[in-house]
Amino acid sequence: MHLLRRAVPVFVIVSALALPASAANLLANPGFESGAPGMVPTGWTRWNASWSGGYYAVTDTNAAYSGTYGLREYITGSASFGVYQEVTVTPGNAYKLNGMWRAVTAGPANWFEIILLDGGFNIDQADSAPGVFQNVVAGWDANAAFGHPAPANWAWEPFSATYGNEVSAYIENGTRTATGSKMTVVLKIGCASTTKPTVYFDDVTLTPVPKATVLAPSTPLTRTGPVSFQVNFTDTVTGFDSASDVDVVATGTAAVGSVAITGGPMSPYVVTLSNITGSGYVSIRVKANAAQNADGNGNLASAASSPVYVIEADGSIAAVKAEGDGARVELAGKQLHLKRPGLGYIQEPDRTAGIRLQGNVTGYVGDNTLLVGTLVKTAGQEPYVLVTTMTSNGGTNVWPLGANNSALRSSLLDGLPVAAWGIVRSVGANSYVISDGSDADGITVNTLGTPGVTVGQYKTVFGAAGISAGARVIYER
Ligand SMILES: [Ca+2]
Repeated sequence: MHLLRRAVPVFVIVSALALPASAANLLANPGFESGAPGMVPTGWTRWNASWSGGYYAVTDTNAAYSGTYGLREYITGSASFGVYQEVTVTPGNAYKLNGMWRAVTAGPANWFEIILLDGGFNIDQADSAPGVFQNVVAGWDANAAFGHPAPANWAWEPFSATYGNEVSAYIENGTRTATGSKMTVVLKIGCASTTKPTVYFDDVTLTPVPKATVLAPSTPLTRTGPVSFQVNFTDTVTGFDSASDVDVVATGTAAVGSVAITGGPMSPYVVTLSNITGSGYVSIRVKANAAQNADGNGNLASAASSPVYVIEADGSIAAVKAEGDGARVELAGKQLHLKRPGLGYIQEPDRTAGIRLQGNVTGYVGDNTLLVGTLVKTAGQEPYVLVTTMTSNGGTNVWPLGANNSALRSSLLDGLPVAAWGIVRSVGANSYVISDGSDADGITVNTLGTPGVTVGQYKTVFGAAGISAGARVIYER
């Protein structure tokens, strides 16, 4: 009990430090409380189109939504202008722009745009229609490329009230992904008419939006699962805890019986799929708004994970061998009995058939394997499965079939683990020949590297019964 009572407060302190209690606004002077009344607010920079005249961006008590001051922007002549602030961001991460604003003099001949530039300030990106609209988070503008003429006035409301007023391919729900390490917030108004607009801004926020990344599955192949995926978020999030937070995408007859989410918020989240059935691919995607950060921002939807191949039936090596060149191969529960770089042999657990593998051969001798690949059949050559992906599930010992040299030539032994014996008759760079006297030619043994034998030596060989140049060869294990 003493230890437990000591441990509890430590845990609470760690949690309080790790989870930010307040929102992580990236903007300086977001409530416009810093600066002299009548002057441009501290931390913001005024800009204007070259043709502008009679424009003001000032710290003003009438512009306060909260606190003492807000930003007042107004035009007495004709202008397109505003203020901007550049912020440092993490490339690849997403950020949401929000705030409060109201207008006391507005109208369809004016424009009011809340802009988030992907990069430093650039007056063309902030002010040159129609490209500027790719940067608009929310706003009012009668320009035909934007299509939302302003009302005569509006009361205090969040920018999010008009998030729907945008035409950008890069912005949705006030959120944009940074390609570089800088973004720029622009609060812009304009008028080329007799209507002289005035708008007020306060409590502007630029906050991180979590992005989810699903890492590679724990296995590329499965019969029934479980298969797990680690999910990383760009920000600390909570609420990622329900099967409904994930989309499962399945092809063919593949189906997932259960989805469980563990981990987080301070450790990685893990999504585990179990009770998988059928045949095809399964992948997962984290849904939008499945989790929230301390700012209350929901995550963006993730991309789909790498797929997991689901094999419904064990399949049969004999049936695979009967297929034609190029046939799709799915096999499960076969024993890997020889493995070299890019080369392997598998057999049925009952040793009734075996076949050569090439390509992405993984695992260890004795492994119970699952694999997906393509059958390669070339006239006069040993057929093989070109492995696309392969995985292991437990293992057992390999027991070779013993046979004399003559019996070893039987096609019944093709692809199986065999034992042979005899006197070494000759030695090559990567092979040697043994003979037990049961036939005239003996048996060629292919080695991985220089053979460690000498002519005249009695030798017992364990390996896979392969075919080379139409004749039996043993690939030594
Ligand atoms: Ca304020």
